[in-house]
Amino acid sequence: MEVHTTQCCILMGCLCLFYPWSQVCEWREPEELAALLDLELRENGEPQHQLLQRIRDVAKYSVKTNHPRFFNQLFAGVDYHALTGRFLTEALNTSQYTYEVAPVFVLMEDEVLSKLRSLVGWAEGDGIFCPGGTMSNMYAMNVARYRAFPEVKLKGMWSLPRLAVFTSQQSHYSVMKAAAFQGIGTENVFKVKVDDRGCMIPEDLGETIELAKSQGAVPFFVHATSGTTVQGAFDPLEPIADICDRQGLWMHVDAAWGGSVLFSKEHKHLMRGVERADSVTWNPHKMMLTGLQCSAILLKDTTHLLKHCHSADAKYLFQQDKFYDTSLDTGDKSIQCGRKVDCLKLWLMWKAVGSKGLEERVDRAFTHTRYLVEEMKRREGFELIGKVAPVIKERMMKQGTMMLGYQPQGGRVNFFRMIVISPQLSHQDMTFCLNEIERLGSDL
Ligand SMILES: *Cc1c(COP(=O)(O)O)cnc(C)c1O
Ligand SMILES: CC(=O)N[C@H]1CO[C@H](CO)[C@@H](O)[C@@H]1O
Repeated sequence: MEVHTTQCCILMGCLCLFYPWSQVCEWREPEELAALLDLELRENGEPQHQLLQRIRDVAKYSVKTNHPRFFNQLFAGVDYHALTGRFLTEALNTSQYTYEVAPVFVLMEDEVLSKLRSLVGWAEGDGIFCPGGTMSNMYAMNVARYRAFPEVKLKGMWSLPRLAVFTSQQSHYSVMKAAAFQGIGTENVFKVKVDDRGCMIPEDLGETIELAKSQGAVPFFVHATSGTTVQGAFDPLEPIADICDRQGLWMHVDAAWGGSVLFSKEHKHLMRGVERADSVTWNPHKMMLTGLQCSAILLKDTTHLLKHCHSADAKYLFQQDKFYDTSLDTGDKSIQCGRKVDCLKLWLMWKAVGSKGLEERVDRAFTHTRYLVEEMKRREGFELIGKVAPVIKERMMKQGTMMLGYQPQGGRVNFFRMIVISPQLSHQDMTFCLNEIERLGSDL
């Protein structure tokens, strides 16, 4: 009976993926959806047929992020090898912290991280998989502070001067979250100006550092971005590295989605100088399609900073008199206790398509972008103005034909941000998208 239910669930899960859903979403108002789903939990269990109907409903009313016309987020599409890795990860449900309970995954994580580091240009180093890019960025800031002020671990912020962090005006909001979370304070995040492509202006970084110093703050961390979240800008890493060298600052590169360009011979120049950074955030769950979640923080450090900064030496878990090499118990590098296995989906996909396959995927996304830009130039009326984007968004969601995100930026009004990373995506889908925007907005 139990096995039967499990098999049905797996079947339905697959159905959800292979079923040719015509719509990206089935929009319902929240009250209506709550009633349809009958979410209330009760004393007694339900029979098989009812459970199956529930599973069908979950799939039906969820957003199909693997639909080629889901352009809404920096993740999209599905890679079936990675998905197999995700099923297997769930089925094995172990924790990544010790060799004892995760022998395969401890070795596998080490290999995957080392391969990612070598793409950055480091023969050695350290790193760990984290629950998302926001967390990876937080790790970078925390380790950087620990390197500058190791006493912070014991004495806390009491022992420290006012600290200063530097990042561009268009960096991801996780920098602010990290500064708040770590007691540095969001007012101590200094925003550096960007040029009209959205790239950090290195001269302004230099000036902003001097400004912070003149206010009595102590700079310790520069957060550069390779691939900003909205505009896709790549900060100039070489001149930023020069400044960090001169000032003795930790240089972090947030390459959450941009990191994947390192696979591409044609596009990796966008991250020239990245090997000079101290740490890099890279989310394979974005452009590489491993599925949520898969994010790595990579460090150049070879002195075990990560472990020294975070370890608590729990005696019940990390006994030093174990019968195997305890350096394999990497869990104490983490700020978590139990940690999900995130390496298998990436490893399996990488094994399946090779670095070459991943390179092609990145190159294809750039080709798609070029196509889209050309198409938009050919069409009139693609300067979106004022309140048009939110209205078009509402219409597309209610009709379920596609999903596309919009946002304002700087002084600019709302505009659509189109994500073109799904391998299922074709030129027809992009043409459809442009036609659909025209159709939905024709009366506006
Ligand atoms: C998406 C993104 C993040 C955050 O990653 P999550 O995995 O969503 O936490 C950080 N930085 C950049 C540049 C991003 O694009
Ligand atoms: C491999 C493993 O640890 N499997 C366990 C996963 O969790 C369920 C219960 O939640 C256990 O029954 C399995 O043994």
